[in-house]
Amino acid sequence: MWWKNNIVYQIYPRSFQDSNNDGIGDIPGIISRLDEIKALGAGIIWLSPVYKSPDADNGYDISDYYDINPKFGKMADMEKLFAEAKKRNIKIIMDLVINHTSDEHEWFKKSRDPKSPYRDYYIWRPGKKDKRGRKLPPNNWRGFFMGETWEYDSQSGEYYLHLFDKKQPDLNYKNPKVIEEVKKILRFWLEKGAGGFRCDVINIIYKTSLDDGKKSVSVQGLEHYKSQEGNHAVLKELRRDVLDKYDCFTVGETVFVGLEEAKLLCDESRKELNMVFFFDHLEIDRRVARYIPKKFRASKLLEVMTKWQQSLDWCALYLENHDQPRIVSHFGAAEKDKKYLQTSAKMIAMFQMTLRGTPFVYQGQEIGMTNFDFTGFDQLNDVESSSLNKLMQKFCIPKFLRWKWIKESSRDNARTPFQWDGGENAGFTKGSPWLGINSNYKQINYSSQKNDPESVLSFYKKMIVLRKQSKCLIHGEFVPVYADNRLMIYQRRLDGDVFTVALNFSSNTVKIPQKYAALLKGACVISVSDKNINQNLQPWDGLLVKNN
Ligand code: TEU
Ligand code: CA
Repeated sequence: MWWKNNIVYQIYPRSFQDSNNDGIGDIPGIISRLDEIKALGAGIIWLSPVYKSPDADNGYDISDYYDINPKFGKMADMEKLFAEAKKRNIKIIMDLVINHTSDEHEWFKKSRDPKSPYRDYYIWRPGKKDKRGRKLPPNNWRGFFMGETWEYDSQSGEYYLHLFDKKQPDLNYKNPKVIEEVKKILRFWLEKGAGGFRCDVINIIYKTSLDDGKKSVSVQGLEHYKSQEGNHAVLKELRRDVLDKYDCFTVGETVFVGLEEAKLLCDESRKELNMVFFFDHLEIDRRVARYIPKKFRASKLLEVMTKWQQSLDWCALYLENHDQPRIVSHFGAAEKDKKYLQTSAKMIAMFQMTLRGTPFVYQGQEIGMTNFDFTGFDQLNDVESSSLNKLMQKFCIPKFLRWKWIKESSRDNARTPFQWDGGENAGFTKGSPWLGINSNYKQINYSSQKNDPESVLSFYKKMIVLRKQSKCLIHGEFVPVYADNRLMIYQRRLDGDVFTVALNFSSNTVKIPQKYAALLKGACVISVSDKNINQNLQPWDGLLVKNN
């Protein structure tokens, strides 16, 4: 299957390449960089939303699924992108955001009228009253952006549900008309040439009940809408009626998903999704989703990866996206020990490219881009960061603490413009960029790495070539061997082929335990440091060995 033997490259359009110098990346900009994507070795692009949107959540609030955000271009540009990608044998998958629309979508505007046939496209309910007669929302749920989930509409005297921002009202999947609308959207983009969909928060679309949720410190009410039977039924219907009629695949973004739920969502035989993005591995050193740090342990990472690698038919392999901090700032050395930034970026590339599944590389990851060096709240754009800040203010959390947490967790860390070269605005735009550019762009940029065989970019390219040539690295069984706080060793095995991988997630030289040293004596396929390994692994070094 083409989507199994391939690499996906995620583009966050507003930060990729600006073509008309308005400071915002756009579709013609993407077209102008297709050769770079091809050169990396990626054959699939996942495009974060490019649809018409008031941009309350940077495009994840869609006001027209059949049109393009004028900031990014026109439908003709999108068609050209499909055509130009096809010439290079690159498929494009679209971001399918169907849990909610924008409040500026026509459906929602009409649904504000209680008598409209569109009323039932969304979830409208009367409020409650407390003992003293004060108005209360219909239930006690708390949303993903840390705030209220019900917005009162004085026109009809009812509330509507929004699990994200109030400008993102949730659709009602108990209404078959909504499912028919989604089928139309799918067909429209598949007919235009899309190779599939990345499905936004796809395991929470069906709200079984609107009863109060169990008390929780973060999202509250989840048990009424996470991975419900009704949700599975919707996915099966979309697959049967539309997706199975095309040569395409789906990857679901599945929030708070556990292993058993994930299996149900992407088990091939159940015909729902083809694979899912889980969050466990990125949360091994975080508490309360990703907001509060805790100690990194390679052993924990190996344990979590093993569980997922061994249990699912197929994994979506990602370490970064537009919601997550940069991986060199997270698992790598960028914040702890800058001199190993590049080395750690390469070691991480080796980790990702030697796992079982389809790798997703997020723009900038391939050159080792780091978290943003923000210095103040005014440099942030992310709606999640501002909600979190407001919430913490309400609880009187001092500014330095609020800043510390937001700086590490803000989704803007991954959203700063792509660093193409060392020139004005990193070659992203000649105008004024919509979000600040990381000041390290003179050291970290595409053009300085392009022809340097020692660069992070060149290492990604080498790892991708190696992976594509090896059935064992793509499909082989995943076998954990050893791990402690810093070191991790695992194998991949298929039909008598065996590879061993050893990775050092620390700035210390680590000793390979005697018992496993022999495994690393095989033929070295590639190593990060290019140094011969006896019993020691250099700081942040990685080693890939063929054992037979
Ligand atoms: O993100 C889903 C989501 O739940 C995020 O809020 C997630 O919890 C957090 O960012 C990561 O820790 C998806 C999109 O990827 C995100 O950009 C959108 O804001 C969100 O859905 C709403 O559409
Ligand atoms: Ca532009």
